[in-house]
Amino acid sequence: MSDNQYQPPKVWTWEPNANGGPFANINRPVSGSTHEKDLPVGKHPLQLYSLGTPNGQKVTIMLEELLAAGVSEAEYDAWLIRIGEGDQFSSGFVDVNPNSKIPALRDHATTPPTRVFESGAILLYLAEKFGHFLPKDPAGRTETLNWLFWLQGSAPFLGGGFGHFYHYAPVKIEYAINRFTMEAKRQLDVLEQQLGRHTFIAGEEYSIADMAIWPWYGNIVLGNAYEAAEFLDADSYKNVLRWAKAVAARPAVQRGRIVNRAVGPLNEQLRERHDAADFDTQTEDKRQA
Ligand SMILES: N[C@@H](CCC(=O)N[C@@H](CS)C(=O)NCC(=O)O)C(=O)O
Repeated sequence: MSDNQYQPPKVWTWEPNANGGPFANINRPVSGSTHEKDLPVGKHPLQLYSLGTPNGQKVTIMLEELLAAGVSEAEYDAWLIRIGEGDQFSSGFVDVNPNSKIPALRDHATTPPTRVFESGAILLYLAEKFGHFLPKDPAGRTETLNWLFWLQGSAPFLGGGFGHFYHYAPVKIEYAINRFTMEAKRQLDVLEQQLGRHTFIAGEEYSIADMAIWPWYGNIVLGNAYEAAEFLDADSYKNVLRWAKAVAARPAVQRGRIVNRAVGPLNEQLRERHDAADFDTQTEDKRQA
């Protein structure tokens, strides 16, 4: 246990950049825009403003799955939002998501255009709009939404809790790492039990629940998130690993996971996507865009 001398004052005050962590320059205690700038609009009805983090990957995987299922109306433009540089605080972005977080979608097929924010809401919107990846029977639909909402409530403990204190925080705090590792492993065991009984998260059908959960827990057990797999003993979650590999092998997942990605190997970055052919014609220029 660390010997922490910090005593909170009676009223907290904001000191910009005080904690020195990697997000210090973008975190603020207020909402709203910092600068005037419109968002670009491309040729397709669906305009996505995002970054290839796990929350962003959920939506690009869904869009690629819809296209693979033959839904040509799901063609989309995916614009890069550089959250490290504050793009999420432009007036245009705040207009599509007042919470200033990626991913955010605007559907120009409706009049007026429909804004959709929160990755879970975007998955549900697309599933309902196009009639795919959400079972139609009430029991199957409810079970799928159970797991979609489970993910939206659970992932912040994995990313903002475990990932933050284990990997990103400028100091290693044993209390925080223990607390969130315990919770991350408990959540992995919830998935392990469920995937021991079913092929996919919500049953025998691949659904938006898998697309929401894979970018977080699938990436973790597959070793795609810093050194977390070894620390969490990912190999012991056999059913989660079996499922994570099966989902990763889907061509639409392989495409969706690299859209708006701006870190990692260059052949796994398609920073902007405006056409299906962009995957084949990736050039150095586009990757560096
Ligand atoms: N609950 C939100 C979380 C979205 C979120 O946390 N996005 C992060 C990137 S993964 C972000 O945009 N952060 C920018 C910021 O905090 O300023 C969702 O599921 O859409």
